[in-house]
Amino acid sequence: MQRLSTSDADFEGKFAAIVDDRRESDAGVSDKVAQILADVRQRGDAAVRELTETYDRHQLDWRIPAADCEAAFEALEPEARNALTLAADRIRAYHAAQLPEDRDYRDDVGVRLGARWSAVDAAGLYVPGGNAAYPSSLLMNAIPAKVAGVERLVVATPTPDGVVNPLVLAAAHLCGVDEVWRIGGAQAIAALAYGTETIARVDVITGPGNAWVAEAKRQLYGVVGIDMVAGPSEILVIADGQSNPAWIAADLLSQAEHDPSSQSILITDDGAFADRVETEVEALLGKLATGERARRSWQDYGVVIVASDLAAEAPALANRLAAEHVEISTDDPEVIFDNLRHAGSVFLGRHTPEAIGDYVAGPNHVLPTGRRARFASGLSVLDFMKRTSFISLNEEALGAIGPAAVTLAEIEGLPAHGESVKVRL
Ligand code: HSO
Ligand code: ZN
Repeated sequence: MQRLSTSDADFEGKFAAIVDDRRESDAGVSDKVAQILADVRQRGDAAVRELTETYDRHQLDWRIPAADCEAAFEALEPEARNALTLAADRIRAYHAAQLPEDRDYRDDVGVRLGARWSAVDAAGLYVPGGNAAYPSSLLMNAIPAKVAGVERLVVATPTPDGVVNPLVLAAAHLCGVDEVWRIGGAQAIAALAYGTETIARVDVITGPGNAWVAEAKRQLYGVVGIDMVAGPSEILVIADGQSNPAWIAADLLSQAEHDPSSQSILITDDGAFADRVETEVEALLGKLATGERARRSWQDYGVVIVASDLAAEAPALANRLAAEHVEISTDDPEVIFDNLRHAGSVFLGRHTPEAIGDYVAGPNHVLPTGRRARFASGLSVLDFMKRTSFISLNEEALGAIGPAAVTLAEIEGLPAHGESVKVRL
């Protein structure tokens, strides 16, 4: 953990280094992933079967029956079932309000113009195996696709040694996922993108994954649409000295516990409060089952910044960090929020811990990391939709704007373009 003060002479240099630190290892798997993609493209099922035997050590049928998903859902403890259902309902309601409106109008020269939104036909959702298989992430990816109107929603998830994660199956049932395939890694992404003899191809692939999965998505972008390339989680907490240090410590560690490369940053205007938060972080690290991972993140990437004037300095620093999550723990968070432009999601006020957004608030928890909030947004129904524009002219309207098209066609040296307009004039 490093502690800085905005009044330090070397603050700018140190802060700039934090902003520029990528924290995203290039795992050097690019060539190997390219080979796997080419192999699956050429040999389809045979390649996927061999790779699954090698990496996941099983020869089971890939398709997990819908009945297994339903049974997994029914077998959930009532508390877990109710919590998942509440989360799903709230996520669905929030995303339903994102559905875009079609446009259809006539402009002042009588040209009819518009755009019509439609969902992609099929979407593939990758769900990692092991530790990172969060049912909440399945909800956050699957529900926007369903709300968008995607007809075929496919989940691919690895089952090492054939062991399925019942929570993943239960969440898939709750979201109305149409197919679940027990395949993983780059080969799963390739199978979804190219299709094989048994798995029909999809149009968009979303969902988190390890370095192989991320690289496969990157390489297949263009063959299919993808959501985004996600990096380790981040949280920036902007807190005044009246905040509860134990609450803020827990908020910082809530993202640190995701990954040793996660980053938690505190900006406060009260040095004594910062000390108390650091003490609380230490105490909590000692208690958490995820303490080892969280400690590595806090030690290597944790930052505490003491500002002289929170309202004046925090927004500018936050905009440069463009963090995935920004919490504002003050009585009047709007003062800071008004000047915040680059952030994945913002959590306003003392009673809004970031984890509420991870699970049950409603907005998506798949958010831009690694400063990508400068240009990107969280996952939404629009990631599963596309817009088709349309144009309709009558004779008069063509008369009004056609001649300019003829002129431009001449300038560009494309006479057939010009002719197609001229013959109608
Ligand atoms: N905070 C993570 C999402 C998540 N948290 C899933 C808990 N489960 C995204 O940055
Ligand atoms: Zn989280």
